[in-house]
Amino acid sequence: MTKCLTAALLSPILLIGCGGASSGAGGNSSMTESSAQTAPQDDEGKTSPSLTMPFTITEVAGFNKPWAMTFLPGTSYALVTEKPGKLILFDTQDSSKVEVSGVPTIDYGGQGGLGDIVIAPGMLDANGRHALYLSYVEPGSGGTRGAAVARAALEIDDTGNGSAKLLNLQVIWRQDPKVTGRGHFSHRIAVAPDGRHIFISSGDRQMGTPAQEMNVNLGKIIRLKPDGGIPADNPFASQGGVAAQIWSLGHRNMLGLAFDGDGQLWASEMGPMGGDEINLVQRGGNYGWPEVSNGSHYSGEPIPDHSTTNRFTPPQAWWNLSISPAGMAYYNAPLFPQWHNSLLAGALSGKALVRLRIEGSRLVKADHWPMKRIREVETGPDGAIWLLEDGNNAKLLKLTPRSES
Ligand SMILES: [Ca+2]
Ligand SMILES: [Ca+2]
Repeated sequence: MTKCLTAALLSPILLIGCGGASSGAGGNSSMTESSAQTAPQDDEGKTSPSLTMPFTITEVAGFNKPWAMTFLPGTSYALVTEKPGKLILFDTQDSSKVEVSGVPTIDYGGQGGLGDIVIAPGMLDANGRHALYLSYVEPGSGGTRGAAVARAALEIDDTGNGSAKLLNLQVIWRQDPKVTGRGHFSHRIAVAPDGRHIFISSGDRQMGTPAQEMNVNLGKIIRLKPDGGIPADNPFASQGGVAAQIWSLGHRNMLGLAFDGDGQLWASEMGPMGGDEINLVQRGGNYGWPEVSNGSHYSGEPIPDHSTTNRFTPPQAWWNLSISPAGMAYYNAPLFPQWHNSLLAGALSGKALVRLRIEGSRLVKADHWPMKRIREVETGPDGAIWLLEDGNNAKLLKLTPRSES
């Protein structure tokens, strides 16, 4: 008898029961920090590596240029994207892998390829099934390309060797315009905690100025209805066109998006030479790129700092020298209670996992643990921290509390 598990049909009770890290804020004021705490405004990027690693790191599996992962609520499965174009269903119990069929044609190269994957518990597609969102770079005409986000349902047949496929795939959003080059797609996706909106980071495609222009959706954070429609209460909805999609502007390359326990949206953003940022993303906010940055152009040409003007919203944390922040997760789970109400961000060039404590609408740098290049961070169903390294032969790592001996 064929047992067919459709992730889209999982019981809402299971989904709620396995939600993990989303309930409550309440940081623990008695927590011990293992590195110096530095107020964001004082930061010159001299965060010292933490001397202790209060976790055990287990290598769980290997992937080829992985970019993102997400857990399937109520199952032992995770989905992992590989930038060259594979979507893999990974069973965390036995480490088996199944390649998911139905992934659209992607344009792979440079920073582009298959991107983010997000499961949206409680969000229903047209057929009443829970939705999955996938981002990727799609080819355009004349050597152009741009990021796209599609919604689909996932069907898993876990009999025999298993199989999995995407159904009813629909593109709900595209970068506009498509341009040449293979950088700064960003294309992270975050579902709002209330499930009513999705947010997409849309990078500046290495052109800078589009981030301040309202007739393109590059260098912006986008807010859409679950089906891709435009919410009437978006800040620039009355302008129509792509401006109606825009939630915030003045961004460069945002590779991390995470909601915290209070429903605040945080975005990590790669700056130019120096000037990496984490921003608290607010409705209609202008975050300054390319007019201001705490970094410099790669030519060495200076850029006015955020502190030189109050026209733009400054970051809540920044780094100079760069760490190249990538995937980011909110942590509030039981396994590491000392890190409640924190952001965990992977660093690429910085080769680290960094932790920032959330204090209201501010961030405090707390820990910086040396690693290899870290592309993606997730909180697992039991509160373990999962990391995807970057590049060829990248490892999937599971961090659990170090047992006392
Ligand atoms: Ca993820
Ligand atoms: Ca900025």
